[in-house]
Amino acid sequence: MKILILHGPNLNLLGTREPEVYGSLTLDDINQKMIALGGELGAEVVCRQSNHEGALIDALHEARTWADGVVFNPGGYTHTSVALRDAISAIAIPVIEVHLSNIYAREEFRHTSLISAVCKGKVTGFGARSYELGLRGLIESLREKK
Ligand code: CA2
Repeated sequence: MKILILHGPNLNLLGTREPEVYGSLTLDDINQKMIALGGELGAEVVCRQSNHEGALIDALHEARTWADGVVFNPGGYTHTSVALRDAISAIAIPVIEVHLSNIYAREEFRHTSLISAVCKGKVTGFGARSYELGLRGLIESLREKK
């Protein structure tokens, strides 16, 4: 089983600013944890980050050719991107939406996610553990399907 962990804009800055909102782990720390957890659960995990909407769309399209599922934190594009929503709808593999912070406990503009309705599931507000819960849920649901 192969899983893509995809991170959107500004998440490359994790661990450098706003630790009270996003935690103190760096993106590399989170990626290493996900690779190790994938190994424990029998899945190969590949991690990617981009600050560019088109590059995220390309990564989702490519994932269709090699991955069984995607754990995706679209960052600020969560609230704005019809194009990312369309890309998720277009690929036939499950996508789990994850957020470090609880987007519903923050500013009003973060309460709308354009992608939730086309995702298999969503985890928000558990810090880096959101990725862990998302990865576990994705792997378990893929196993149930087989
Ligand atoms: O809580 C999340 O994971 C978010 O997807 C993070 C996005 C935000 O726009 C979403 O509403 C919720 C922002 C990521 C910015 O990451 C930073 C990391 C370090 C310093 C500054 C920003």
